[in-house]
Amino acid sequence: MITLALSKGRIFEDTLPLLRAAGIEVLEDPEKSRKLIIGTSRPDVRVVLVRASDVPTYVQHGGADLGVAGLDVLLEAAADHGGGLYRLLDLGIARCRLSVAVREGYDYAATVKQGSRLKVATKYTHLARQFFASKGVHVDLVKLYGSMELAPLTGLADAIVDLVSTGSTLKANHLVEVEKIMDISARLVVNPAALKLKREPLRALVEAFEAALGAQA
Ligand code: PRT
Ligand code: MG
Repeated sequence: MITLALSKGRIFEDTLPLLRAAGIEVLEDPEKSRKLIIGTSRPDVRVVLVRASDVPTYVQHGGADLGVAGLDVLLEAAADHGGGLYRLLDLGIARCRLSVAVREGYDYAATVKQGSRLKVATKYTHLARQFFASKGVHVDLVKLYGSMELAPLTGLADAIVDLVSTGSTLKANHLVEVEKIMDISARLVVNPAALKLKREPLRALVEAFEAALGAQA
């Protein structure tokens, strides 16, 4: 049995066409069913539904053989508890960017230039710390788990580090993107022990994913 960890929402939605192209139909819609383990048209392949940020943990500890997770989640998790999983493929899905944003009218460039401390709210404390350290900017980091956009509006922070795709969330909250940290897309990751134990079936599945990507390009 091969177990693939996915998160509900955009990762699941964007992985479906790739699975389909690899000849695998998922048998249930996670938005309609409450099941956390979903079968597929392949009796030896199943999908487990976990929180986006739990995908690396499942794969690292062997709760799943493979998983799909955003590079944001993977890098932040790696800084937290080491590598422990192989990043096999850039699936090119769930694309966005990790960026710094501030309130409209806030002079970010001046703060950085003057060497003043910047108070930054984010879910991505490791990635934010690395980024600002590489620029030589002194920061005080505030860890949040959601609604980052609120932080600069309430005076909790000067800036946020968050994912941006269309930019409409920032706009709706009178925030502006001032710097891109990195481009993000979802990656296929695999448990190294599983790759040894289930070498052939996993390799066949990864190759099917690769072929699906090639066909899309
Ligand atoms: O909800 P949960 O805590 O379980 O996890 P999650 O919120 O991380 O999951 P989910 O499904 O929202 O995101 C999964 C992955 O999708 C992320 O790890 C990213 O790699 C990727 N992704 C791609 C995004 C976005 N685009 C995105 N736009 N993840 C989040 N957003 C959010 C962003 O945080 C902001 O709140 O959407 C908002 C901005 O979108 P725009 O279009 O208004 O700019
Ligand atoms: Mg979410």
